[in-house]
Amino acid sequence: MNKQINSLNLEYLANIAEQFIADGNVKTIQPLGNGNINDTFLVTPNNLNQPRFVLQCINTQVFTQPHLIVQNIRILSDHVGDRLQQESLDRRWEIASLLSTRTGQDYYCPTDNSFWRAINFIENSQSFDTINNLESAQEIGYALGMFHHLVSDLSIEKLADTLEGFHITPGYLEQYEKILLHTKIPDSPEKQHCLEFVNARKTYVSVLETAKSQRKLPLRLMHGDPKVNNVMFDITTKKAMSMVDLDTVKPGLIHYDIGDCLRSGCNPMGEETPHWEKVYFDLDLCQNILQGYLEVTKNFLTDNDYEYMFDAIRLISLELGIRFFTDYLAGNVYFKVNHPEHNLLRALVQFQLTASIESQENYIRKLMQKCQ
Ligand code: GN1
Ligand code: MG
Repeated sequence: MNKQINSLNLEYLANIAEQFIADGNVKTIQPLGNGNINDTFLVTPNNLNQPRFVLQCINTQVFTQPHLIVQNIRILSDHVGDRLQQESLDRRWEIASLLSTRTGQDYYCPTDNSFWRAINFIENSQSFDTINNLESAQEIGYALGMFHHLVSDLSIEKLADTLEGFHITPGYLEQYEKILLHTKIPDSPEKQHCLEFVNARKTYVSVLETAKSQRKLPLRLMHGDPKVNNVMFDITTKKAMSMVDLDTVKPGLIHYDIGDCLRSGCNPMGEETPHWEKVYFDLDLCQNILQGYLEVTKNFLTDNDYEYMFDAIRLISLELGIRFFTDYLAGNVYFKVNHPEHNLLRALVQFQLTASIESQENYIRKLMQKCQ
């Protein structure tokens, strides 16, 4: 669905939103955020007793079993809610929870078979697409650490796999190679650069999966998408107070999260910059994110966890670059795009970031030792 709201689809959206309003109707609906997969809206009910909420249309081309997403969120928010009652945190911390429909369901499917769910909107909070100060970097790391801490005692069997193959890097390489076989790539220096970049790093893509199969890294619950703009900051205190976007929480390696958080948080130019040649990985931001993360997780990390942290950072930016480039070659079928070359540009950004990570390997490793 196109996120632009016009009078035609306003009626359609309002009808869906009202399913989640116990008493009253919709006052306003506006697009929210800039997710690459789902469509998200902020709904304000006209009944002052019902708070604003987030309404999302799940992309069922990507999440083919969307009921698993709501099932997971229910289990997760109940668990974290209970856990928060036992913890004495020095700050406000919240977890998104589902709203029920008028008929008591966790989701709503209109006659067109689309899949909608609603979650509470965290008032007095904001998120950022990039961070450029060290205090916020520390908070980003804290947020991911707090998330891992709060789910560390939830058994991984309780949550379903909402997106099979997600963050299994060798699988993305396979898809990429399949597409290459069937696509005639028109020549351009940028595409050539991408082809050569991936080609030179193929042997590396199994590093985390190999460690997993050798039982060097255990399966734990991972967030799946801990990029910077999924961390909510309290507007008043400027402290992180929630990690949102829980659709991909599932059993996996926390290294995918650590890598994803750092590839996103340490790229001050942001993943949507058109100036891909200038992209770099910032060491000061990295140090502060790690410090914030380790402050909360130190007690359950093992030597092997530390051993693979550098690999994780390098791998996830490479993986995301391969995913964007593959989607570009496939005709932009997965990630939403604003123009036909958008995914190519996003891939170039991630590859540039990977190159910057590689060129600073020794510094990053030293800095990790310092933070331990
Ligand atoms: C997608 O839709 P969004 O923006 O929350 C993607 C992530 C990528 C991210 C890059 C399910 O997340 O894996 O890191 O784009 N989510 C899925 O911005 O593929
Ligand atoms: Mg997401």
